[in-house]
Amino acid sequence: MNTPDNTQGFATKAVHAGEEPDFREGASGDVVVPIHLSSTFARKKVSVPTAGYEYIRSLNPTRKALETKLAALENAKYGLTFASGLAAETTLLLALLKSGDHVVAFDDLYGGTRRLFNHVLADYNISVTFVDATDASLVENAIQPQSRMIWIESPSNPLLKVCDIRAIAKIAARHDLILVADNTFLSPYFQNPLDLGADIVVHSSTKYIGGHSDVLGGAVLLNSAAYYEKLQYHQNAVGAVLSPFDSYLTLRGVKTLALRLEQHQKNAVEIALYLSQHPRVTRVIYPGLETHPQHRLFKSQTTGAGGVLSFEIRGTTKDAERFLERLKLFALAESLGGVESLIELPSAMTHASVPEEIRKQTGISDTLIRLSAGIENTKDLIADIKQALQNE
Ligand code: P1T
Repeated sequence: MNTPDNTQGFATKAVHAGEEPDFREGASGDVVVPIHLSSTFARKKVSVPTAGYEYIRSLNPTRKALETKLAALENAKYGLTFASGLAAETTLLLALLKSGDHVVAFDDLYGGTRRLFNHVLADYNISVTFVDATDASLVENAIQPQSRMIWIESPSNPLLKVCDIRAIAKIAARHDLILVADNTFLSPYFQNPLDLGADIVVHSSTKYIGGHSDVLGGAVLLNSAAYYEKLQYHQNAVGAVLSPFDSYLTLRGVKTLALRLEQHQKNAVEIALYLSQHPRVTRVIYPGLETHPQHRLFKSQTTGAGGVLSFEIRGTTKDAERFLERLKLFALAESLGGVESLIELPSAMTHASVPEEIRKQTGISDTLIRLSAGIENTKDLIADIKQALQNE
């Protein structure tokens, strides 16, 4: 596939990287990489796979194009894509850790990632210590002799806490640990953790990268050839790869990432400001607001605040539920990053698998609401929130 041109801007790479027209003899010059459905590839000589292709699980041209594009967008040398964000995480963890290893992880993570650490990896004798990684010294203090990895989300899900990625990268380097940053919430358009010192970036491409709530996927982007080889080996050995059709849908979605993110962000800012002055709202958490406790740090490592915000409303869980059920434009649904606005109650939905006492400890109250601003007209979204917040 094509080598990305790193002098190009983000929107150009999003359209072109990995997808230049093929003018080789007999090729048709498609401007869009086709969906290569063939599950196997014929060769003329026993020992020579045609252009490196052998079998769909090992390598597929549509998936390869997406991997090239996503690597270009994260300023990475290598990219791999998987059947889901969690498939990407699982393959990465199995590839780089072994029984007896220890991970230091942020205590505010997607509920499914916590579940993976606590209920799957624990059975393989891989242990984890969760810490408030907004304080980098707590990360360093939690390192043990058997630690191999630090795992962060910034901003985190669902409390939008921010880690000092540069500082944590220095700690990781000092202790010879692998720093993994889940960049799902901001997408490569607003933040590139590898440039800040992280070793590996993971994405749930189900979110902003796919962008249309119609495809599940995950990605791993990195610069180390040694880790890439291990991961590629495990991707094939474990088999949790992205299908050709899902690769195509993701390629299609990611081309408009820059345009979409600008509108997601515009809507999120307006909604955050509206909610901040509403008498029924007690707290708004959005890293783009100056009131966010880590706003300055956040600005120093990102180019935008994205489209997700969380807030709490006055009253009980029932009041929060009534508000959510009254909304008309916002879909009451898990996930985020789609063109349509989504809203949810983490304690009962995305983070229900996190034990109640841990939710309380990290700050996920029963009235905390997480909102993913879509790309609709701002005034329509605000009107919907306004009517749903009105007391009966
Ligand atoms: O759903 P999947 O593609 O497997 O990705 C898991 C995942 C990983 N990392 C982050 C930061 C995530 O938010 C997710 C999935 N999150 C949701 C479904 C959600 O509503 O938060």
